[in-house]
Amino acid sequence: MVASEAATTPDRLSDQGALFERARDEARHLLDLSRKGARVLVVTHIDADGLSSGSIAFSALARKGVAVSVRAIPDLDLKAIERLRADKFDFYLFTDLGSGLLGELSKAFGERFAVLDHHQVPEADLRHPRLINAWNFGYDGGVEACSSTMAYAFAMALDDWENADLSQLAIVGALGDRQDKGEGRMLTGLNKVALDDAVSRGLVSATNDLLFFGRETRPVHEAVAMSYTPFIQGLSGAKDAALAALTTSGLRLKEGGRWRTLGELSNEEKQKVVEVVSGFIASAGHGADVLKDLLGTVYTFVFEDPLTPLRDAREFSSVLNACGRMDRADLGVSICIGDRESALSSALSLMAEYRSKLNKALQRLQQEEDKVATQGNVMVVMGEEFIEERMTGSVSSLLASSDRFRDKLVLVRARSGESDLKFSSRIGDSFPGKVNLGEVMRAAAESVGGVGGGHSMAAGAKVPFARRDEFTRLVVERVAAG
Ligand SMILES: [Mn+2]
Repeated sequence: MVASEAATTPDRLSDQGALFERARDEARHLLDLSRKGARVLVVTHIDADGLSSGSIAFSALARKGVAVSVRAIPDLDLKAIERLRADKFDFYLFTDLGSGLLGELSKAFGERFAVLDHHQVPEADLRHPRLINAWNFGYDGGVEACSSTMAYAFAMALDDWENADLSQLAIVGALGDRQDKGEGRMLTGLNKVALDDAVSRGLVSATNDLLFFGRETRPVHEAVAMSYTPFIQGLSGAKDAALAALTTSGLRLKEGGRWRTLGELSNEEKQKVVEVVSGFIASAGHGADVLKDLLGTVYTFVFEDPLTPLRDAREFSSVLNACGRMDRADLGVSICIGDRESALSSALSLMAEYRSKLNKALQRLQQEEDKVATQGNVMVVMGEEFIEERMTGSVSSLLASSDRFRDKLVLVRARSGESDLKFSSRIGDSFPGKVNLGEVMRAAAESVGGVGGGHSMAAGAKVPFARRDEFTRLVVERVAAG
């Protein structure tokens, strides 16, 4: 008894060892099956961490000659499991989803599946033999490990020489799930292990700088306007306003007829940019926090073309997110496994379209005050007339980083099918209390006949339209109770 207790609470170093050992077992198991002719399907989620983790697992297996395919789906539910089963693969490897449905997966696939994940699961489920979950190895799956770093551990177990390049995608996944919560926006825990691998192989440089997108590629005003986290009212998405403000400040934006980039500015000039941005942050009391979010560790992929967004790890993850949200997860996977031609150019135009949708939704929100209701610490955005279901996660993420919402819990709702509402919730970056959002959303949704769950900082739910107010009331109550 004593021995087994000790085994469940090992120190951090042995955690990593235990994870790699478990990953090696699974790798051996899969290679054995493959030698007997097994066809493997990697099933993953459509967000950035989902697409990177699925691609990591896919690439690592394909490089070993395994007959493997990859599929990205927006939700894993019973219907989806049934469809997967009907496709009769010999083994199913789930990344970034599945932790909450282990019983159902066992029923459908018996022993013929494994789950690589970081979503929190009840204690009892953590010991499921087919689950490889960050929480089981002492990592906080909310900030220290994502599915991409879990998949990276699996890839390294398959071949630590050939797959070291996949550390880059592990970083993309961690940033996509906004796990850069260490000092100066550093990655920590298992994510840091992947980062160190990537840095030591010369694939990534991690430096401290302004976090605006397109630092090396876009005119300064565009970089400022293209930045959505933190979301800055009046600047994010507003190129003309950014140009006007920066010009007024006296910054030299052009040199010899060519636009300068942020990367070319001196430190004093960068300081000036920060001052201009401060002017747009209302005096709601969180301005300092927003400004802090503009500085931090920048992760640059040194072998990517400086003229594409893939050069910056955060931008890379935005490209993947846009692909997933716009129903073109396939483009995201193609980019992850190396396509820098047609998939990339399609993804970039998709991203422009995605951002314009996002801008429209945010503008409506700004113009129509009655679309937002405040109840205690919770702000409910009633988006059923103007936010598409698939955009709810993006909208709630942006709002949680904005000045107006960042000390609140944001609840964004949109229509889902005929009779349901989709809710996406985020804890604002400066939220004063402690809430496990995944738990709150799950419990509240189940009380009204819906489904919900997720992470402590980001979660979602689908509930019957008729019971929407009851659901919101339950969330507000649980948040107030702490
Ligand atoms: Mn994830």
